[in-house]
Amino acid sequence: MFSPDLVILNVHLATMDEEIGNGYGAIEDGALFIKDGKIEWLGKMAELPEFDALATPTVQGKGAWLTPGLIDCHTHILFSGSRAQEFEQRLNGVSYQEIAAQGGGIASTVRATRQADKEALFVLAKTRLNSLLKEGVTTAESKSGYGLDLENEFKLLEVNRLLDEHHPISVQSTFLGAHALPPEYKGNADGYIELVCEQMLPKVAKANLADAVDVFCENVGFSYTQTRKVFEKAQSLGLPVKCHAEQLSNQHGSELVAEFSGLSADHIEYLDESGVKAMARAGTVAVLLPTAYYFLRETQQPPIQLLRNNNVPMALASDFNPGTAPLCSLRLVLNMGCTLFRLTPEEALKGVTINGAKALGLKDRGVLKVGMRADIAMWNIDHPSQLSYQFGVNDLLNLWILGKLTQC
Ligand code: DI6
Ligand code: FE
Repeated sequence: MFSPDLVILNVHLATMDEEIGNGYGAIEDGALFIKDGKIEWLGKMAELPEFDALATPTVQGKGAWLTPGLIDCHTHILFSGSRAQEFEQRLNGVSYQEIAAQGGGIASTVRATRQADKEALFVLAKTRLNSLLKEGVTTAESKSGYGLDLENEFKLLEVNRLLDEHHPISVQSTFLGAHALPPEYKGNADGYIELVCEQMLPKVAKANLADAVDVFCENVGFSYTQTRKVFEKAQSLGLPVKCHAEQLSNQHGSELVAEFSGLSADHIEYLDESGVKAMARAGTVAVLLPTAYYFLRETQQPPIQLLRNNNVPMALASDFNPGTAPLCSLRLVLNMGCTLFRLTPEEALKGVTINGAKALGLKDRGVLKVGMRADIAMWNIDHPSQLSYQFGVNDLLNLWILGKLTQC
């Protein structure tokens, strides 16, 4: 006999389990048991196992849908300051170069973030995580990258660990020291990469402050050779790598990250076929970021059909950041993945569940399956395609993280 801590009855399940052959891994007219923070049983109501119905707390689903808790596998939620005035200036005709010359752009976010203490950053990030939580997100990645010196990058990574501890969302910490060149290193990118590799990375690894290492490989970021140096160092310290790659041009960052058996190549609008093939061989996930594409009014589409043909898993994420994606909504991302990149609603939902988990190297979530973490969203919808179709209506009924009902 089962002895669940909680039973959810009369629900439809979009398990996202690829072993269940039909769309969304769907089980209609089903039920789910939770025990010790994990999924103990799931299946058809008609096959409901015996349990102590009097003693077990029970939720009546009344035909609602369950999905795995959503996963946002690429965010920059740790920053202070706002770039709203810059947005306004640009719409009044001031050029990007002029704004940068006035000390605007990423440099202004770095200045504001360096000035903010841990408590202030914690509060800012918590507000952003709360927005994600309200939409059913149960795991989010959070990158450093607006500190750009040892002290401030450390500060950001420490806040990531505090967020993981104190916020219901499970927070994965990524070290993105090689995000942009700090003003102190103007004209000396190699010198900064040396600082990242010789000072920052060993200390970050020793203090166990990061779960992965990221680099912005781009002509306005760091070169292929500089990216390789960071990946080599990360690998020698046992840290998995990922890459902001092929966002504005093809620098072959995706092939590089695949060479290091990296977790993901992210953005990838300018990815070519050899990059796709390298990712397929390595099992590197393609992380699509439609909000940045939208906000920058890009026109180059990521090679979705090539990724499909080569069975590269596709994830979708918010990329929430003050410069190119000030849109803190994974539900909006689901819709944009379909409207802008022509993903199917099922591919989009996979992108924020099973493939989002893959992009973070997490094997214990992203699918409704026995033994997985009980990170579960319950939705007031008629069909899982509605999660990608409709935006802005709060259709989240309940959210459990590790089997605990979350107030959202
Ligand atoms: N790619 C981007 O689009 C952002 N970072 C990155 O690596 C830009 C971040 C910013 O402008 O603040
Ligand atoms: Fe990003």
